[in-house]
Amino acid sequence: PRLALGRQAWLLRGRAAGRADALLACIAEVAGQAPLRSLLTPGGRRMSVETSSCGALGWTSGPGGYRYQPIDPARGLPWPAMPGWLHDFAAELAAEAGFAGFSPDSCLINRYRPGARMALHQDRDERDFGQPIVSISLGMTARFLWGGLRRQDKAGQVALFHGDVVVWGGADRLRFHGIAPLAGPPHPLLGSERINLTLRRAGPTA
Ligand code: MD5
Ligand code: FE
Repeated sequence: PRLALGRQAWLLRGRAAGRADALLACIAEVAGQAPLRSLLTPGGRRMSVETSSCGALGWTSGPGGYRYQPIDPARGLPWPAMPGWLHDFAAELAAEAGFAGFSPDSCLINRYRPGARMALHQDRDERDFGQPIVSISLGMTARFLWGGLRRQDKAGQVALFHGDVVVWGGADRLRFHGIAPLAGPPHPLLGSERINLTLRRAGPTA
C-alpha cells in the first residue's frame, strides 16, 4: 500500500520488511568498521541519536557545522562501501514513488534508543535538492513528525513501523520533519532500538 504524505512524498508501508535480515546484516557490518557514535551539534549539544554511514559520503556534525565527508573523521578512513544491492534497492523504492534514476551516494544510519529523538529540521546539506530521499525504518515504532515548508507550519504525526519506507522529493523535499522521543514496547527483532537508514544523493550527480 502506498500512502501519500504530500504531493511527492510517499509512505510505502512494510515495503522493506522482507529485506530486514539483509539490512540488519549490512548495518552490523558497517557498524563493525565505522562504529555508531553520538555527534555534537554545531552548537555543542550531544545528539540523542547514534550515527554512522556507508557510501562515498557520510553525514557528520560538529563544531565545523553539518556536512558530508568522504572520510570518517572518527577514524581518518573512508566510510565503508555501500553494498550494490542496497543502492539498487533504494533506486527501486524511489522509482516506485515516481523518482526514476535515483543513485544514492550516502546511506546514513541512525540508531534510536528509548528517549532518543530528532528535532524538527530540513535536510539541506545535500548538493542537489532535485534529488529525492529514501528512508527505511527498522525495529521499534516511531512517531514521525511531518511539517510544512516553514518551521512554524503545524506538524502532523504518522507512525513509522518496522519495514516502512518513506520516499520524498520534488515539492516536498524541503519539508520540516523529525522524530518524537522513542517510546513503547520493544521490537521482536531489534529489542529496544529503532534504526533508520536514510539514502541520499549528497554529492553532485554524474
Ligand atoms: C529518522 N532522519 O527517522 C529521521 C527521519 C535525518 C532524519 O530526518 O535527517 O537523518 S527519516 C527522514 C524523513 C522521512 C520521511 C520524510 C522526511 C524525512 N521529510 O519529509 O523530509 O532517523
Ligand atoms: Fe532529516
